[in-house]
Amino acid sequence: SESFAPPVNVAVNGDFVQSEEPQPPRIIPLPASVKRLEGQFSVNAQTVIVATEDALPIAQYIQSQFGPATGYRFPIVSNQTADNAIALILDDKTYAKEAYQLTVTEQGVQIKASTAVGLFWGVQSLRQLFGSDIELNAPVNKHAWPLPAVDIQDQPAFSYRGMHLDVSRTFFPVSFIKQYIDLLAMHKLNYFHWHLTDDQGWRIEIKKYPRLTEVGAWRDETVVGHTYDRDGLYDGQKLGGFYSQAEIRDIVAYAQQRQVTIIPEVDVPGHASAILKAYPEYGCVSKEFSVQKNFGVFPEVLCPTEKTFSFLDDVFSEVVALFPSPYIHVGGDEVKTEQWQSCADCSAIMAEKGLKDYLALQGYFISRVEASINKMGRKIIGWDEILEGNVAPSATITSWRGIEGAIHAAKEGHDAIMAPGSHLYFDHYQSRSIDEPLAIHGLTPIRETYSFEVIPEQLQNTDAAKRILGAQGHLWTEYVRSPAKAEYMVLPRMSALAEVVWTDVSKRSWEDFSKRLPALMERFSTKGLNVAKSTYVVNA
Ligand code: TNX
Repeated sequence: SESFAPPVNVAVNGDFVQSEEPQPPRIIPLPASVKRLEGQFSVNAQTVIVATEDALPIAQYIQSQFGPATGYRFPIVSNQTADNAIALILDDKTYAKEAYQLTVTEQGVQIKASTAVGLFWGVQSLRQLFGSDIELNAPVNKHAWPLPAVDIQDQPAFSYRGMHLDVSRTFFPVSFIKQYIDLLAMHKLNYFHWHLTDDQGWRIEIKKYPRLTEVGAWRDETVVGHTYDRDGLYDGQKLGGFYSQAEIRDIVAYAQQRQVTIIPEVDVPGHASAILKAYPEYGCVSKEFSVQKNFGVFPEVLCPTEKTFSFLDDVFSEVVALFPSPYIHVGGDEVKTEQWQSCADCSAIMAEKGLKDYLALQGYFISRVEASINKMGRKIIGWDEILEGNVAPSATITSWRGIEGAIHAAKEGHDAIMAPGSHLYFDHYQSRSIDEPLAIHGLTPIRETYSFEVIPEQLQNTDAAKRILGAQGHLWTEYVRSPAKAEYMVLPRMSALAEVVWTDVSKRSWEDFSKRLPALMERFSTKGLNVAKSTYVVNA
């Protein structure tokens, strides 16, 4: 459509068209300051990367990202005055933690920052100065890669910029998890909340409890006759799978190279069907458990006994050994209490600890898990339900049932992450088009996501506002049966989220964003990703 036509002098498909009035490049998320300068610089077969020891991983990342399409080697040199260079300059003092400055002049490219993470985000902006063909995996036959001359100064508005992925309802292969992490990095998102366990499957190998994955990672029967969008890998197969500890270490290292921290989630005490199928002794009732096949909230809950806490101690110590994240997510959402109500052990524990109701018992459960994880030197995050059980202020809250959880949490001295379903759940429909594939829980067009304000009015100009660390987008996968569909659901809503958390609210404009977006969507398509065109649907 006409309003999405690219400005005339921006690099598209590697063609850089000059006009009299240089236009700013189209970068998402929008940087704090972008100045378009006269002229351009062309990367060619002789271009080198200047890097000192500390910047070497970033230099190698540049080689891996821009090498395949250009076919150039990008040799790394230490001579700071080299010509025809992409120079990475680490300077201790000048820049805030994640800030960078990217300048392109006719002489070359310079990225300056005070940390490797700052340099890394600078490289992501540099990526978007190239045409989208830089994303191709095989050499493109052309002799130079033009970049518009610019001076960009940039830093994020929020320190927590996250995306979540549910791998329980649908298991995704390691290759897709890495691709997802690449997408986070491209968007300057720095936390990956990995939802590893749920009623529909346990996905992380725990050496001490092999049945969690031998039994808990596999659904009881082949799912047939469902109305799911079934373009997936699993048709006619037993639905399931898990990540070995070796695979997880590999994924964690991959994320670290991309400045992404992975926060693993092991959801307790509810959403426990898969655990109880494997180890029924940690439940309160005796029944035939099963790894669930359907969407829903189930009564299966862990029993708050010492035996369970010592099992969880063991599980979390293996989790902590795999993930260097300062945070471990313990879930805590949608806990059903029927099984506690019919359990004699529970009544005894409640009497002994003076817990007056089941909400208090839920609080007790989380506080035991928190104490154990704190002892391992980590902090917990939980869904906003954990607030109802009076959890300690040291716990961080993911506020999914609207923003009230985060507001309440921040006022009570908790750190909080904005995650309201209304704006940040990407399992929702993205337009009213009858061509949209099956989705759930309503309509969240990209414009709705874009309109989200991380600091709500109620907290503006208060100290509590500082407790809101940032925001996170989510992909629950009950109705997302394949990597292609997952891509469709997050692209490009993830791009809107990136701007919500990175760009200062005073600089955000839907109109401007929607002009920059098509170039990024084309970049994803060039990468072979399945991008939703829903943003172009009129009256979305
Ligand atoms: C609620 S959000 C859940 C998930 C579902 C999701 C579907 C949350 C903490 N719990 O178990 O997958 O809704 O949108």
